Parts: sequence; structure tokens; C-alpha cells
Amino acid sequence: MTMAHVAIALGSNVGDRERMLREGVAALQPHLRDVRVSTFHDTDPVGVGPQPTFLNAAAVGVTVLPPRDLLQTLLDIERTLGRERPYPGAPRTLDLDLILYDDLIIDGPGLVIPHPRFRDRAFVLRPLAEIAPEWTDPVTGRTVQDLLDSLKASHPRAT
Ligand code: PH2
Ligand code: MG
Ligand code: MG
Repeated sequence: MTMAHVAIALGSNVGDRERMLREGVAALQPHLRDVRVSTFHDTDPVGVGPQPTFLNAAAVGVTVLPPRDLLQTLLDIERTLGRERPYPGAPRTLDLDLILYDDLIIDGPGLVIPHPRFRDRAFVLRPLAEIAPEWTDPVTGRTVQDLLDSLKASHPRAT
């Protein structure tokens, strides 16, 4: 069976955020082996206007699911944990974003891997650097730690 290493970003800014992240991780367990989870980070909302503060985390693990099946699984877990989508960027109980899938580069309808904005997002890179600092972004050839360091250098106040 082919196994893939995957990185997933978790975020919540509605309800009991910590419980949402913990339940999100628990719901991932049946689909991922060797799961490792970062600490939980309080982060200011980025790019979505005034909203409640987020709690963000990252998880890595190994899966047999192909990328689209994993994506569907993440969407199903979000829905199960009460996610509603009244408009793009709305506050959410739980957001599960597929950030990296092995060293695959996919640019298809509804699925872009690596996640197109993760290199600019401290709320993704900071937790991910705790658990996978040496993972190399297949698009830029740079490690997660390196991407985070560059972001800190260019936006010291935002990180
Ligand atoms: N997610 C977004 C947009 N903005 N800001 C923070 N701090 N954390 C997030 O998870 C987040 C965001 C889109 O999914
Ligand atoms: Mg997101
Ligand atoms: Mg999402």
C-alpha cells in the first residue's frame, strides 16, 4: 500500500476553539497514521476583516488516501463539527486545510497542493515548523523553517 506524508492546517474562531481543534485531530486519527500535532496558537485574523481571534495548529501524518479523497474527508470532518459556509472567509468552527501531500504539485479544480497561500501565512508556518521544520516545499525548494524565517524577516510585526 502506498503511503503519503501529509501536512494539514487547523483553524477555529467560533465556539470552543480548543475543543474544536482537539475534536478535529481526533476525527483525523482514523485516516492518518503516526500523527503529530503542534501546539495551539492564538492568532489575529488575516485577510478576512474584523473577526474573533483564531486558534491555529498543524498536524502531520501518513495516509493511504489519495489527495482528493483526503480533501473530501477533511470537508466531511468540518461539516460534522458544525462548519457552515455562509460566505467565503466566514468565521468557522473548524477549518482543515491540506497544505502538503508528499512532494506532489497539483493544480486542479478545487484542489491546489501545496496550498497556494501557505508560504505567506505565519498562522500555518509557525505551528508547522514545530513538527516538520525540514519539510521542503516542492514548488520553491525551501524548507518550512526557511519560509517561516523569511516571513518573519519581511513582516516582523505580523509574525
Ligand atoms: N484562515 C483563513 C483566513 N484568515 N487568519 C488566521 N489567523 N487563521 C486562520 O486560520 C485563517 C485566517 C482562511 O481559511
Ligand atoms: Mg483556510
Ligand atoms: Mg479551508
